[in-house]
Amino acid sequence: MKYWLAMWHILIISIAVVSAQGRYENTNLKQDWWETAVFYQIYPRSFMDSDGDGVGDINGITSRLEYLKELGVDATWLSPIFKSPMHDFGYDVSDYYSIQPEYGSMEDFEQLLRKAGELNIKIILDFVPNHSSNESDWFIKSSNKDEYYSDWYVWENGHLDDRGQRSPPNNWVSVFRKTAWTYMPTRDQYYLHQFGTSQPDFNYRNPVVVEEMKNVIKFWLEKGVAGMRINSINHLFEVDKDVFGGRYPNEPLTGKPGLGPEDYGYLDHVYTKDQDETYDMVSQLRDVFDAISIRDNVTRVMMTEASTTIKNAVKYYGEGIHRGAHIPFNFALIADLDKDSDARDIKFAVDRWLTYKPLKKQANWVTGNHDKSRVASRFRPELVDAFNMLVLLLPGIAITYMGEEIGMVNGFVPWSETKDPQACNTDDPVNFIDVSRDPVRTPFQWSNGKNAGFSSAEVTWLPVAEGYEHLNVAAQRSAVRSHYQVYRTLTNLRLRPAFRLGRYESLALHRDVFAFKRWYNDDTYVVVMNVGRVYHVVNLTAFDLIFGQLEVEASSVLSSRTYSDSVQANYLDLAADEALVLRMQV
Ligand SMILES: *[C@@H]1O[C@H](CO)[C@@H](O)[C@H](O)[C@H]1NC(C)=O
Ligand SMILES: *[C@@H]1O[C@H](CO)[C@@H](O)[C@H](O)[C@H]1NC(C)=O
Ligand SMILES: *[C@@H]1O[C@H](CO)[C@@H](O)[C@H](O)[C@H]1NC(C)=O
Ligand SMILES: CC(=O)N[C@H]1CO[C@H](CO)[C@@H](O)[C@@H]1O
Repeated sequence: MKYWLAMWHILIISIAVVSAQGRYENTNLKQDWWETAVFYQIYPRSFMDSDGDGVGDINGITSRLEYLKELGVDATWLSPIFKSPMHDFGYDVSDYYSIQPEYGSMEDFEQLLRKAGELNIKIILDFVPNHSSNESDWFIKSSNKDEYYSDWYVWENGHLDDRGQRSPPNNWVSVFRKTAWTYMPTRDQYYLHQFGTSQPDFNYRNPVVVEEMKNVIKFWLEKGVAGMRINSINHLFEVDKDVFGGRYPNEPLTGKPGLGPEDYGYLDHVYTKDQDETYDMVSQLRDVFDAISIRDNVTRVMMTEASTTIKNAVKYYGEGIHRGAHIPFNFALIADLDKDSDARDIKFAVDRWLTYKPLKKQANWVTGNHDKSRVASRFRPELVDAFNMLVLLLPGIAITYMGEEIGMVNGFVPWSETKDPQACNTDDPVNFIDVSRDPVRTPFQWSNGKNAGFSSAEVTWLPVAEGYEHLNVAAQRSAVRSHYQVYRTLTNLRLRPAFRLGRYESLALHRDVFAFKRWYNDDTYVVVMNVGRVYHVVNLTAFDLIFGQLEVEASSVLSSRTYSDSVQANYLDLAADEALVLRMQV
């Protein structure tokens, strides 16, 4: 273990030296820091455990910042680290102004900010505004009808039938299944929770709640974080019940087959999602970021997450008088693609987002997060490099979920060890696997050591995924070819103006072969990927002004080609799963 740690430091130092950014560094791009940045999502519970309790923590993150630097990451956003009873692992906050003790102290967090600042890595926090924990002081006071807090949450009377049986106010269902209403005897009323029962929804129609949320954002921005990611923002508002005579109306049924009244998909969420008021709220919150950005002359970014239709999704960029978020997450590469997708589907998904996005705003690309199956498992392991090429070389911002740079796969977490409330709520030891998010949250794989180098504990909070002995950072770092090496090559490539500022054009050259061209002045690249399972020959001259020879800048792990090999534009043979970044010879 000690030996390995020592090697680790030597490697970090040597890699940092060779990763000089070369001749493109001085190009005057006139871009703000975030506009073509690489953001890396850390799920703190599973990244690095510094104190041997089997749970990742802040000092663990601090100890691995050099690794992020070496990857070419500009900013990292951390899933919630605020104080929480952890019914939903930090997405249920009990105190928005303090750090969860098992992750560390405020001093630890300040130390993380300092160290990150020295390395020029920005820290972004995940803000969960749609609900607090049921164990927050605010909720406890509200459920006791404290005068000031009484109206902070969404309270509603239930129904009583002839025999005195009590039932919830209406048919609304939680995202985690079952009724979205829980009865509180202290008020003889129900509270609304769009997620778990431990996550009561705030009442955003109460201006005092809105003020408090702005204060939370200010507090962390003043502490020095570079921005906030606002979670599930489209769930902020419910319909205004006054429009319906003072009671929240039932939601209509979707009529989808195979679903029962306890399933989220049973209802069409017209009254609990995507309400118009949300966009005005985004604009109000954006003002908080802008005020501090202007004062300090450094942009603090606002990222928003909403899983919704594309037309709603791009509204978060802002429209008319409403200012939007800098980075509304784009889930096209997750939501629009699956195992059966071919090159045409990829082109369609990418172009669709670029089409709906306001012309002058930056796009962003996401292939995974703490809620979605990993790329290696959702598609297949051989396509990891191709997807990293999409994320890192398409126009705009790149967002990587930790572990995708080494092609981590979903872990197997048996029912007996399942922790995710969304899985536990199924009460189903067989089918829980379909909804469990634990498999993408298994510990990060640093090495082939104990617990994959994540922790010295006997038991980790989730089991380490199988296969970590071979699939880990240390192995990929010492290998000549690995996903990790490809990822670093790509983050270096994206510093070039063609990828930061360049234009974009794409083609499905074949049902299995997706390609796109990026160019800036005379510097032209073609990224080409065979996402099929058989060999194909393609003709890149189908792109305007692509001809002659191209040189390989990067190639997927299984490709037989390496850096500086030449290929012919009019006859390019691609093995199954082969992905290449090519540069036109001038
Ligand atoms: C909060 O909710 C959880 C899960 O429903 C429950 O176990 C716990 O007792 C609740 N706590 C309070 C203070 O109501
Ligand atoms: C603000 O920052 C930019 C770029 O970092 C710099 O060019 C500009 O002079 C600064 N403006 C002020 C008022 O300090
Ligand atoms: C590739 O396409 C170009 C332009 O259509 C054509 O002239 C050329 O013959 C093609 N190459 C091959 C090898 O088919
Ligand atoms: C997409 C989504 O639903 N994300 C989050 C919404 O909020 C819940 C509860 O806070 C989280 O569990 C989800 O990850």
